[in-house]
Amino acid sequence: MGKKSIIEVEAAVLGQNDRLAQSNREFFAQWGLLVLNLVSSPGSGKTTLLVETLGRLGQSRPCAVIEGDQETPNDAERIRAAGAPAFQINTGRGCHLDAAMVRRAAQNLPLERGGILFIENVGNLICPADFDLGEQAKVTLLSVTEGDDKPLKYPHMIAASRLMLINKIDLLPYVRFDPRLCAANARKINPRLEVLELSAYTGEGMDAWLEWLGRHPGFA
Ligand SMILES: Nc1nc2c(ncn2[C@@H]2O[C@H](COP(=O)(O)OP(=O)(O)O)[C@@H](O)[C@H]2O)c(=O)[nH]1
Ligand SMILES: [Mg+2]
Repeated sequence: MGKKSIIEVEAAVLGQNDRLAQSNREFFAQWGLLVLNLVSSPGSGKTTLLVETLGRLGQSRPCAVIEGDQETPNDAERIRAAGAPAFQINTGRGCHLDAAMVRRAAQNLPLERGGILFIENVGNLICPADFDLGEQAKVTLLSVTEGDDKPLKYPHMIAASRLMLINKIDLLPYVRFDPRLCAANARKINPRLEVLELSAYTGEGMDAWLEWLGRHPGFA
């Protein structure tokens, strides 16, 4: 296939995804949901953060979770054990979730008006940046073991995100990672990016994250 044809196919795929994402957005708006697309490299702590978040939210706000991984039902099981409904998508060779997958998953979840739908994307800081799922915001998670230069290396994801969470700050004494430099690097790409530091292990910074969730009631 020539270069022009490849670009045309990519544009068609993204165009179709965007149309489905817009339809998802309208569907989520009918439920008045807050829908967040959590993205990170593998192992930054997305599932751990979700489990801790669900535990802290308790009954105060109904939550549901869509889990994306290449293989295994493990993360959905971790979420269900934390008391929230979860739907696992396995993408096989796919490196990201798309709007059609999310729509099918959402239709299989007991959504509640005014609640939160968390989407844990496949661990990958590249392709998920291009695929709108109909979410309200992308939240990038970066852990302190990954290096404070990563926002500069994965700029598309940072540009597409509203919030960056710097996780595993309990490990700061053991790694060379400057959270302020990391935030400054990210804001070179996206000056409006909000940044919070936390540890899903110790709970430090979790209150600010919960407060952020509280300030974002969802689609009106
Ligand atoms: N030290 C530390 N480890 C964490 C923290 N959050 C998650 N982890 C660990 O990081 C690893 C990956 O976590 P997981 O939630 O599966 O990451 P995911 O792949 O992004 O969903 C696991 O061993 C977690 O126990 C944290 O705040 N501090
Ligand atoms: Mg996970």
